[in-house]
Amino acid sequence: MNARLLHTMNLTPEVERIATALAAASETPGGSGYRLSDDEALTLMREAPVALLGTLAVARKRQISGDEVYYNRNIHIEPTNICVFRCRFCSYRRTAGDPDAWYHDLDAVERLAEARRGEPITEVHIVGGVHPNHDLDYYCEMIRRVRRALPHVAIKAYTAVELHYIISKAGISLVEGLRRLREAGMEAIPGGGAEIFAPEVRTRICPEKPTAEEWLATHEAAHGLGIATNCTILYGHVETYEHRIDHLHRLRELQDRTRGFDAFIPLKYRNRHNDLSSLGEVSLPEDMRMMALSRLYLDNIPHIKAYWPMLGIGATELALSFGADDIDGTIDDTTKIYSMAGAEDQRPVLSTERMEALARSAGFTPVERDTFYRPVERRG
Ligand code: V47
Ligand code: SF4
Repeated sequence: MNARLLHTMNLTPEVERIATALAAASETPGGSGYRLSDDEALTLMREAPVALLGTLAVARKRQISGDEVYYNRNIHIEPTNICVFRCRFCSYRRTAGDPDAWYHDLDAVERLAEARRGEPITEVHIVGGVHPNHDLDYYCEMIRRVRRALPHVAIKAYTAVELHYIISKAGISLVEGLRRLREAGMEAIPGGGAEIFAPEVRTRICPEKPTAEEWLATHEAAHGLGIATNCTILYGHVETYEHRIDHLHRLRELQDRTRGFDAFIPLKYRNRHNDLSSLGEVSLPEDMRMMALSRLYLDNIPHIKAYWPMLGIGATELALSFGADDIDGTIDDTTKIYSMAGAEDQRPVLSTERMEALARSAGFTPVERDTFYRPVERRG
């Protein structure tokens, strides 16, 4: 991006200075880029035109992951929506006995996995409510059963919230609990449960959940064992820009120490059927602003995921012009978290052809990946 073009954008002097520094640093392929301070990130969030953020974020994305946009073939298994917690933004949780509570016991979970035998999926993502009656052995056994049904498929399982709860209940250390789950076959951990770390927001939206420190300690322990994990933010409710940047700051700081996060997923708060419904939802430009800032600020996290069941397909395509390089997977109508919160796709399914077309129309090369971002080679 040349200086003349920046001048035509009528930027504030500070935005122009930061944009010039970012643009210059992203010119070297594979370079380390320009590390934004928290104040600079805040200035960009408040004052930069969204189109400028997109241009800068795509330049940085190309520096980090070239022309590739990743997707995978995956399914979710959601064993239950019965949960001991009552997060105010959650449209999904129920109490045992509620008419629309569901619970799949171990045999049922195994059958759900067996039904996928022979399909070309490479990942099963297991996540659900925090059920009051289960212990660590139960969670390990669930993973063993899914592994037995689908031996060649990677298991990405349980948010830090579920993990922290069951491992604390077992009275053992996080490292020991995670080691047992890994022995059972858990290979990666999804990024859910982070929400917003700042305690003044957490106490308003999910007061009973593990704290920021507990969430971060769970991921740090996983990274220490070589277990890959993702991280998220839930934005667009009661938080401020300062809270969002504080959240990104804590993630970047942990990643500097461990290098264990593969991907960051900005999750847009969807407002149907939950206790925060009166808040409304943020706009599409605001989603793109968040996507781009995530790419620019988190200079040490390799991938930024636009999670299509939550954003919708149109916004996901747009997100590729705002720094995202991953669109998650085929899903095949196996998750209810977002459809219950009002997302457009009530039965989320996306074919690989559609995902590839989406990446191409945004100007990138689609690559099918496995859970660890290795390209998947398919014959024929
Ligand atoms: O932690 C719950 C979010 C998360 C709502 O790691 C909501 O690859 C918006 O983390 N509006 C769980 N969001 C899902 C998750 C995830 C999803 C896809 C891929 C990966 C990955 C991780 O869903 C929760 C919470 O932040 N959530 N309710 C809602 N009303
Ligand atoms: Fe339970 Fe997760 Fe919903 Fe919170 S977001 S109430 S932990 S299912």
